[in-house]
Amino acid sequence: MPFSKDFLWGGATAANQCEGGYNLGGRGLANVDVVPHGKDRFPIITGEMKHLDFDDEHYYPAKEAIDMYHHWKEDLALFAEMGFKTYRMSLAWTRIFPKGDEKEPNEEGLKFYEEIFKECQRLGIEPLVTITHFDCPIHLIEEYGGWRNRKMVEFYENLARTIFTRFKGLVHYWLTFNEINMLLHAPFMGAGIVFEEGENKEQTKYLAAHHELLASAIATKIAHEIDPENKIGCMLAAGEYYPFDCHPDNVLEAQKQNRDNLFFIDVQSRGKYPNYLLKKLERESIELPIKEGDLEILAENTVDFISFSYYSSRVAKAKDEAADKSAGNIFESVTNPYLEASEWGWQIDPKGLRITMNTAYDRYQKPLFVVENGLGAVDTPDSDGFVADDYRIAYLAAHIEEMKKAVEIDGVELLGYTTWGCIDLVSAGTGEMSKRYGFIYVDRDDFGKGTLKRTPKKSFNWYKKVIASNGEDL
Ligand code: BGP
Repeated sequence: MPFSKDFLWGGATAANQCEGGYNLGGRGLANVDVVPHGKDRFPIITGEMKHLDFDDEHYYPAKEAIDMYHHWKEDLALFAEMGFKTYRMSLAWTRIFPKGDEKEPNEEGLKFYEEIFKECQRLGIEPLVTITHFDCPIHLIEEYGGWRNRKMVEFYENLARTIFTRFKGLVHYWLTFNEINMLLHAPFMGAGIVFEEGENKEQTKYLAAHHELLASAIATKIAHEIDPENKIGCMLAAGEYYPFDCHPDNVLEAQKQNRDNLFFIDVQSRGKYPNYLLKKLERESIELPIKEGDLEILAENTVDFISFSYYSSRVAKAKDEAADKSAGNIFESVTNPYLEASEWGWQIDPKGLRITMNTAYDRYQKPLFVVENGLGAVDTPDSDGFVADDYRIAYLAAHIEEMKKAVEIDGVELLGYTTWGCIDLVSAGTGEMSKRYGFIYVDRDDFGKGTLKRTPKKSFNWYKKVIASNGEDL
């Protein structure tokens, strides 16, 4: 049997995409709340358009999302029914520190999560908690400019210390930043950054990167001090870049593009900035804001495991002006002619998961955790509200099959697997509800209409069987 008996099967969500209750329980406003659905979403998430409040022209899907704020017990019961061993979720920073720079936390916010964790414990579900999943308090953006400011490290440290202390014994698995490399591609989501006129954008992004990496290492240190049982993971938006063909220029280009993302994990897992990155920054006259003691903190506090999201592989071509491009979670890629694509144009490559896992394991020699994988698709319920999502089952089965090979044939150590959006939720990239990933259908459309009723899809029973058979029965 490839998977160990305590293999962590489960599903993943993020507060901003499912919780809603944006103004309840003393919660403050966050960047993710003010990101609308529609054409302005992209310029806003990439930090090109300043938009830090609500207006009447836009619809804001995160405000209510799927209202997990009021439905979490029912949702956890459904996860338990599928046999989840783990549930990956994130904390809304502004529920705990509404503005972000307070000294004392908001008790109501802490209580909210404590109850969720206690219920998980009762159900035998191990929480896997992302400390920040694209969220940043608006106050910290307005007052300090987001992660370009070193003060953010302090605020994050306060958040980390508060939650590790309060949830000691209830949570053992933590991820410091969701898809940390996303800050280079969607800086508003990844780092609360809105670019100023004439600003050196690359410089700002690496400034923020250093601050997040430092904050991640400090959080790792505190987590281990507070509870040696804590396991901390980094989290990468992964997906191997393949060379377009065997032309050496394309091979080099693929290596370069892989490194542009992997350097984050190199720091978090090996504890130092790799030479290739330092050389690149030097060439581009970008300075990292390294202060005395920073490098020691990075070196001494590396992560326990490597987690990542995987939706697709990518393709790199040295001279790609004329190349056909395919969509993906913000990462541009040359189209791979050997692969099919989802309705949103994301190419489907189960073998790429095995390849990506092997690269990560070879490079870091630490256990891996696949914390996001799934198919965003349009689901059409029948007259009873049932969705026969065979396409989703096929996607997941093919990926699990390859993941199994990585473990069984290649010997990769793997802690667990959580599918993305185990219950339908708001899409991070587009703000749509109609881009569904779940085993559970939620009656809600792209503009907030619907009863919010939860209905298991065909994949619900399928996944239950997968978990019960520990991945044998696909
Ligand atoms: C990842 C994010 C998730 C999630 C997923 C699917 O990048 O970590 O938050 O949403 O991608 O992307 P989308 O929602 O755009 O389909």
